[in-house]
Amino acid sequence: MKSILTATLLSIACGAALADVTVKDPWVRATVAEQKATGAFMQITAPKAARLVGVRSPVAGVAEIHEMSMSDNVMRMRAIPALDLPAGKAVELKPGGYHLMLMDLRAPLVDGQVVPLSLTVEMADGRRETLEVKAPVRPLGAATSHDHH
Ligand SMILES: [Cu+2]
Repeated sequence: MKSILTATLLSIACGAALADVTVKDPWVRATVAEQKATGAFMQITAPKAARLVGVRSPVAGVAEIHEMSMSDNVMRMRAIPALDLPAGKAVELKPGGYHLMLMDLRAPLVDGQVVPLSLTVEMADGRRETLEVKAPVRPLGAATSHDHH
């Protein structure tokens, strides 16, 4: 009986802590027919140091956290196991930088659609919580012009 009570109290504490992790301006880039992958972008701010360790979406068979980097003058992207969320600092996921990669798409994503994303955040003490985000789909090329110099 005592252990059940403890578990309940812990879950309440988790929910309160997570409520402070905020996601701003989430969006997903629209796709064309036959396109099987796209990116999801947003700003994430954690009040205390945490890490984004996973993402899932019902529209994608596979979803990963990606980073982009220059290598031999070629932009490459690769999956990373976790993205650090420093305390109080907004981490920007944007085209050309960190992004969430949605792969094995079940259907094209069209302008105006809303894509549910479940972000798994790991706190400094190892606790994991899921953050539900609703990201609107924006047309191809939207909000990317400032990223091309
Ligand atoms: Cu990617």
